[in-house]
Amino acid sequence: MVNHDVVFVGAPIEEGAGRRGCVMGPDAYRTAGLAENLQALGHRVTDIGNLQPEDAHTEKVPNGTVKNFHTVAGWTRSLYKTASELGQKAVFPVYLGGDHALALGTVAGQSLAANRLGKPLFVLWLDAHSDFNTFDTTESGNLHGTPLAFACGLKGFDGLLGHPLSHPVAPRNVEILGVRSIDPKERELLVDCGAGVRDMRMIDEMGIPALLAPFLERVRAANGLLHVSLDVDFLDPGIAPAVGTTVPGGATFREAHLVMEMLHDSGLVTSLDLVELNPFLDDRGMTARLMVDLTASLFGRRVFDRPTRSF
Ligand code: NNH
Ligand code: MN
Ligand code: MN
Ligand code: MN
Repeated sequence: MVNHDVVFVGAPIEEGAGRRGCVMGPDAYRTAGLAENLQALGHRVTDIGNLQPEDAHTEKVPNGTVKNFHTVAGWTRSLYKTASELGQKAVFPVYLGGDHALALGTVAGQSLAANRLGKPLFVLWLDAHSDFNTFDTTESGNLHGTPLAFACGLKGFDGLLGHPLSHPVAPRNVEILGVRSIDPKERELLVDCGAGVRDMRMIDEMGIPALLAPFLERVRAANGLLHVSLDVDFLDPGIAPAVGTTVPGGATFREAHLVMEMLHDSGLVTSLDLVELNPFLDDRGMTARLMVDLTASLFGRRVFDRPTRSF
C-alpha cells in the first residue's frame, strides 16, 4: 500500500451554511481520532491547525440575496492560497470543514496547482446537492450551494478572489454522485455545462461500481489528479444526522464505504474535502466517527485483502 504524507488543514467556516455549528467540525474530526486512524494505516499525518480567513471587506457585495459575502470571500482567499501551495507538493491535503463553501477555495486552488504540474484536475462531488448555483441563481443566498459552479468557471463570481479564476475545472471532468436535491435554475446550468450527474436513482438501479468505475477510468486515461469533496449529506440522514441540510434517501453505510474503497484501490485521489459536519446536531459523535471511518477506507482500510485463491 502507498503511504501518504497527509496534511490536515482545518477550515472552521460556517458562514456559507444556513445554520451555525460547522465551526466545530475540524475539532470534532480531531476528537474522533482522524489522525490516529490514518497513522494506524501507515500514513504520516501533519495537522497544520486551523486557517484564518483573509480580510476581503473592501470588496463590493454582489447582490442583496448573497449572505456573509465578505467572510466567505476571506475564507476563499486563504484556502485558495493554501490549496494551490499544498497541491504542488508531494502531500495529500485533507481539508477539515467547515461548511461546503470551503470548496470555493480548495477546488480552485487544487486546480491551479494541477495546471502547474501539467495535469488536468477531476472532481468527484459526493453530495445530496449539486452546489451549482451562482450568485445570480441562489435562492437561499447560502454560499455553500455555489462552490462547484465557481470551480467550473461560471460567470458572476467576481470579487470572491479579487481576480478572475485563471484555471477552472473542465465541467466534463466533474462527476456529481448521490444527488437528490437540485434547484430549478441550478438544474439548467448543470444541463448546459455537461458535468456528470448521477442521482440516487441511478445508484439504486446500477449500483456504485457501474457508476464509479467508468469515471475513474477516465481520470486514469487522462493522467489526471482527483479531488474528492465529501458532503456529510451524501449519506442517509439515518446514519449521519449531524448536518444542517438532511435529505432523505441518501447513500447507505456500505454504498459510501464502497465508494471510498474503490477510490483507494484506484490510487488516483490526491486531495479531499470533509465538509458540512455540524457537531451541534450529532448524536454522541456517530456522524463524526462515520466520516472518520469513511476517510480510513479511502486511505486503505479493508477487512480482508483480496482472496489468495479463487473460490
Ligand atoms: N441548493 C440549495 C441552496 O443553494 C441547498 C444547498 N445546500 C447544501 N449543499 N447543503 O450541499 O441553498
Ligand atoms: Mn454540498
Ligand atoms: Mn449537500
Ligand atoms: Mn493509499
